[in-house]
Amino acid sequence: MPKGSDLLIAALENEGVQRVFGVPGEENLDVLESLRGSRIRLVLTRHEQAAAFMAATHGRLTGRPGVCLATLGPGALNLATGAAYAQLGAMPMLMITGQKGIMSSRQARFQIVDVVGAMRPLTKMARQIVSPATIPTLVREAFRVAMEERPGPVHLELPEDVAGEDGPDVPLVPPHPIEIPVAHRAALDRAAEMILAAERPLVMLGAAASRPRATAGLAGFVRRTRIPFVTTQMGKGTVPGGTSLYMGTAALSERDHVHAAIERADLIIAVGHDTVEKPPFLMGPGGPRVIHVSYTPATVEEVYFPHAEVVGDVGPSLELLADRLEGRLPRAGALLPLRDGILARIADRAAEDRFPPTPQRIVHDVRAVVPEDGIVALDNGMYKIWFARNYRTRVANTLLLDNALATMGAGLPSAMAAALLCPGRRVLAVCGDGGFMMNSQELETAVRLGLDLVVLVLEDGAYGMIRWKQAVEGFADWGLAFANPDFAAYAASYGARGHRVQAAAELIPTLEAAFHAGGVHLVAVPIDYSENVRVLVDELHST
Ligand SMILES: Cc1ncc(C[n+]2csc(CCOP(=O)(O)OP(=O)(O)O)c2C)c(N)n1
Ligand SMILES: [Mg+2]
Repeated sequence: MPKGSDLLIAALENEGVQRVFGVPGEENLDVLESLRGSRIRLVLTRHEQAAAFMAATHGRLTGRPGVCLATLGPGALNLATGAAYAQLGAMPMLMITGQKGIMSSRQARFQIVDVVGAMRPLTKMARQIVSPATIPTLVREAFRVAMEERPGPVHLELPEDVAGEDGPDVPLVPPHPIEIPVAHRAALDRAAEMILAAERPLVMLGAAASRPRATAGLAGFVRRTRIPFVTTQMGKGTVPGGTSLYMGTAALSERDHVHAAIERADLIIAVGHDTVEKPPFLMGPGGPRVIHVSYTPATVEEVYFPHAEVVGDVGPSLELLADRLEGRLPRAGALLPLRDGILARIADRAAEDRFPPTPQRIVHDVRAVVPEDGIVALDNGMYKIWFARNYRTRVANTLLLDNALATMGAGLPSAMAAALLCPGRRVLAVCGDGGFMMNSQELETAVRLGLDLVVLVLEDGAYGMIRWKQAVEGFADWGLAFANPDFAAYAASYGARGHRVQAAAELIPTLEAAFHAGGVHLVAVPIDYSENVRVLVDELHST
């Protein structure tokens, strides 16, 4: 007779799970033993938060839930930020946590926290498993819920006595493919009519446009209609082959160069926009009309209240919409004359030689060493705005950033998950000196896993983004600076290789050599953030 933990692991294998990320505790020992005898690999991390970020990123990149494991109480609570990251970011993920036995109480309340209760508001589903017999169906249901649009995290708590208890040999529930319905014909007709009548149409690609399943239909729509597009931060890189129609990325909500196009548009086709993102533009009375195209209806917000909706599987629905529009849009490119001006202003000063380098120069140099299919994973800090605006992408999910929870600490773990999933592609984590230190212990995990990974740490000796906001809002410069370890030596102490960039011309060759050598590298470079005020405040507000 299989015990509960055997049933759990068999159910995970049934879902095609290949890796479980986590930090086990004594309440997970049965699960660990069942894992030992399975085909699933345990990826041990040095903090549960990193395990959750890695599992969520696995879900983001594959569309199938990443799985993470932690013990009860303290371990489970360390998953909470990762749960919120996956919830806001719509990343499918399964969290499994241990618990004291539920049939007796031999340790009274030691370490007991209501984890299911704590996870409920952060997940799509949070359940305690109370008998081995229910495990096959509960696991199948958890995967179904995690993957269903809008995807997100689910949580199962497995108490140690249920894990160790023998249960009946209940059959597993085989997963089957599920197609998402395409949009209703009436909705497609209505949207087509609005697009045919538009004088200056614009496509905007949002976060849900980056789902792995959406890419092909989306690229076809842009190519067949020839309507130019902008992206949100999380919608970057979703139109392979359509780059001559790219007009920019909205990293700010208003007044950026890209808003010249957004404000002139009379119709915006917002594909996959998810209002968890910082608004790419602010709807108001008298602004452009908006058609929302996505898997799920638009949530109505003060700044987003579309006039029409096309709800259904995005790729096939867009194909049907393109059938109604192709060859019938003489004004499709009305906004294109703005393109060169916008892109030229964004590229301004990207090749400047000053040291420490500007954010523009760093973005430019990173692009030069990362091939089209290479993956850059960002942590959260001031540089995220610069990468979102200035880093051009041509392949979906090649700039992984979090404009939803926008948590610090996810840059390195998400890059590690990408490196695990995509061996052979160049993967770069870009972190501030603040965010990097929030999960820097995972350098050990990266070295132990034998990953090929480069980590670029941008040093300004401060929580720069907050310091910038402090200055913009007219506060005194106070309370946000810190000292750093010697990052090159720090990396070396983990068995990684550390490098320090000491001249502007060194960044490209240092990154290139690190990628070429393989293994884990940390490249520390100081950054000159005076550009934050010069460009993002003075220049934008004077135009
Ligand atoms: C976990 C977490 N804590 C605090 C914040 C608020 N916050 C946003 S950016 C930032 C500063 C980031 O500093 P750093 O990583 O050094 O990047 P920099 O802006 O200096 O380039 C802070 C504190 C956050 N987003 N996430
Ligand atoms: Mg910093």
